Amino acid sequence: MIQTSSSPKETQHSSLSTDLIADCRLPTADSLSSSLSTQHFLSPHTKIFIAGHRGMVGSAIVRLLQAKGYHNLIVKTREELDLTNQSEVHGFLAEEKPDYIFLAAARVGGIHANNTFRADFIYENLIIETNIIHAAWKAGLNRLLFLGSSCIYPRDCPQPIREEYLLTGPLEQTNEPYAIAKIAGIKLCESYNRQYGTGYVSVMPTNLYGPNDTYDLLESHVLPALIRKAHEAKLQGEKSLTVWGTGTPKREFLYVDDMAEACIFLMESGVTEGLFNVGTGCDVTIRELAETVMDVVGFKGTLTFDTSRPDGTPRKLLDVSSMKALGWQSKTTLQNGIAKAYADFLTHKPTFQPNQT
Ligand code: GFB
Repeated sequence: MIQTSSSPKETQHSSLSTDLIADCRLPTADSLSSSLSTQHFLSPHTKIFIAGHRGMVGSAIVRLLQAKGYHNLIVKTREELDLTNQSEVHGFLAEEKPDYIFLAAARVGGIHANNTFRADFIYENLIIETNIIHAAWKAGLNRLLFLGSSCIYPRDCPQPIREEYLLTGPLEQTNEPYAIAKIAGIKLCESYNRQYGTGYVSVMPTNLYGPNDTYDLLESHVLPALIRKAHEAKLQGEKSLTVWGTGTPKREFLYVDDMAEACIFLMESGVTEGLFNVGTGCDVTIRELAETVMDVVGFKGTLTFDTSRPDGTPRKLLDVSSMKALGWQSKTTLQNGIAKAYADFLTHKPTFQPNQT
């Protein structure tokens, strides 16, 4: 259990705007009013389980919960609790009975990892979310936030992507198994809510980056990969940095502390149903991203594009108006976020494998 000393701020129920999108999946302002928790269950003592606390998102949620004065946090290492083991998860939740669960545990990775370890990505994500959501319901736990990913939306759907575009078209092939698992997680939350009256909420973050990211050149996402490549190219006095694909796909990047803030905001708002996109509302091409990273890192060379590598989906900009309507929006600019991520990379730089890309 993690102890902190300060007190959490008073929980605020956000004012709700009436311009939320009306559809069958995303609650309208009226239905949101009725789905806001009437039971004021938050206090410094609220017992909160963060599944996946060693990952980038889970660790950011723990940091922010602590900073806000929540001191009754439960975290478990993989050795202490195997989330892929149904009886362990059921026993743990039945005994601990946390008031709130952040389901941030997942098998994640960049385009190459998703495309290569397809079986691992679908199996591990399905089993973790199924175990936790079903065990939470069985233990009578009614508050949970499930973290998905923006890759759940159809590859070629209109931009920016609204929540109701879910399941309206085929998925991007490079991450289809992962996306299917995350869609299943959303449907688990929705189905338990509908059949059993639980209050499980889903959030769909755009591409995240920040402290505790993975910098392995094959497994990581683009932003940490480019930070590492630019840093090493600078140190080795290289003339060029290799970027996968054509550089033309567009991506939206959210600093992970902003994501943690959005998750805790939803918990404190008392929202008990729905699917919420979380992003910045702005995207850049991979070429523009590489240029910004080079600028922050101070690498002066040129860019080379390895078009034997896949581009993935051409664009996935999230429509973030439902979170804005609730009263939340991101704070960190891309330039500032990359500067913070690079500073963290320099401080905690792991010993890298000299892998080739
Ligand atoms: O971040 P990323 O691996 O994943 O790649 P996705 C984004 C884009 O950056 C792709 C290009 O067009 C890559 O080809 N890219 C350029 C690079 N250089 C690099 C590099 O050195 N490393 C990497 N990794 N990419 C993932 C999904 O999709 O996004 C997941 O596979 C998840 O399921 C995650 O949804 C958020 O944005 O394409």
